[in-house]
Amino acid sequence: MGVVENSKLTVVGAGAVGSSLAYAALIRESAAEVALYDIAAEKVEAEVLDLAHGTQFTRSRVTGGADPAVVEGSHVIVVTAGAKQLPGQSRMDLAATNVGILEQLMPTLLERAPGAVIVLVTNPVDVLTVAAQRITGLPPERVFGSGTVLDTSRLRWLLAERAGVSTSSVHANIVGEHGDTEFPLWSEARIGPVPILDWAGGECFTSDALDGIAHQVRDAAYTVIRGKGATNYAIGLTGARIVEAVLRDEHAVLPVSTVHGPEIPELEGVALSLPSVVDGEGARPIIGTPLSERERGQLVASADAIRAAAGALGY
Ligand code: 6V0
Repeated sequence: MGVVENSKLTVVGAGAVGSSLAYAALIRESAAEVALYDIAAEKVEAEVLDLAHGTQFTRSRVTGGADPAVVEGSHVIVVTAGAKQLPGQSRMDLAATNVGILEQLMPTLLERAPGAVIVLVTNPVDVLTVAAQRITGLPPERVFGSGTVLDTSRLRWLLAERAGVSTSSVHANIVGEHGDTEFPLWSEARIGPVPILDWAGGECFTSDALDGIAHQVRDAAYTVIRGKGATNYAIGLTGARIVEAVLRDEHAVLPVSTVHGPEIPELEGVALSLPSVVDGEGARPIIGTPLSERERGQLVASADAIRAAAGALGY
């Protein structure tokens, strides 16, 4: 599908994640205009110039800078501003700093682009999604987090490599917290039409192999950060994909993080990822995703971890 005319994406934060997300959005032509906004003027101006120098080779336009006016006219805003994990830190270690940044940032974004759908990427993304929704008072579908879309892509890649099929033929999701309590919904995982445990006569994915894969996904960010100090390319692509689902009004099913209502009582008021419909209005979790007893217990444990971290910061 081509670029949606007059569509504007603003990426807030021009660090490793924000600039890669803008780059991915340019290459994928996710929006007609891709804007970058950051308080670090020299940095953001340099990133905007570098991206703009490549616009001969894309149909998207690049704008941006350190003036909040950059955000005006945005249909989607992706927030990547804030502190990142240092080697050995968990995402939850960033909560207080990044919620503080959000408290200043959200009113500005809302004032400049009152109709925009806002997608949080900054970590811990589920805690930040709860905080952003409460700060803005927007309906939960309008402010959601990238959640476990990235983790799900990591999972599908690992399963596809092992099974020898394309990633698009793997149907499996990581749900819950984007963090240490996340887990795969193995009960519904399939390759083509075949339940994962039955693939290749049950030889390929033993329960030990599946445990190992879940562990690798959970640790993926730690592994990448140890080696290069940040994760940026895969989250860049992930963010661009989510933006497209909104701008193209796709009604695509993605495991983004939304603040939950009373449908699953243990999740009420907490943001975490479950397969959700993403379209021009934002994101709404699908009601009725099948969960085994064990998975329901894991989801509640994930919700409890997020609730505790958000609660400690007054959300
Ligand atoms: P970085 O490279 O340090 O960039 C952060 C940027 O935010 C800097 O350029 C800052 O100047 C800018 N910034 C800080 N405060 C503000 C503000 N008030 N307004 C505008 N800009 C501001 O970090 P990096 O880009 O590597 O990571 C950004 C965030 O993304 C971190 O919290 C990561 O943990 C998180 N990630 C989330 C992922 C996900 O799947 N949700 C994946 C990867 C990283």
